[in-house]
Amino acid sequence: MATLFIEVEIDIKPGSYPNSINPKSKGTVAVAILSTPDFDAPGEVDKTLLTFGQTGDEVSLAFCNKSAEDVNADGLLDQVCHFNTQDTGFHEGDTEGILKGKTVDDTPIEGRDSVRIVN
Ligand SMILES: [Ca+2]
Ligand SMILES: [Ca+2]
Repeated sequence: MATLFIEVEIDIKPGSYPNSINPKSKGTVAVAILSTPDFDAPGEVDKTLLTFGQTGDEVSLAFCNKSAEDVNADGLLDQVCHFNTQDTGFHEGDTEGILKGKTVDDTPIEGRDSVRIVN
């Protein structure tokens, strides 16, 4: 049986595109988990278990914002979390970033967005 998970929409570097990431940066990358009419990201995502990077399994979480914000102006509040860039495992040529986690009731979630790796 296939693993069931909720596919979530994410926006790496909310508000900017392309999603340029410098793997050598000592900073963090913001990733927004977007809400839909069926999915309340701030309420449903377990904010302690998120992993993000080249494969989605990288333990890179720095912190999640305590207050929700609507990053894509669709009227639904979204959850923004920050990940330590140097722990994300991105390399030159990578084109996709993957976020994995769980909901508070233990259903796996996964989301993908494009990245552009820069030096
Ligand atoms: Ca973006
Ligand atoms: Ca929104």
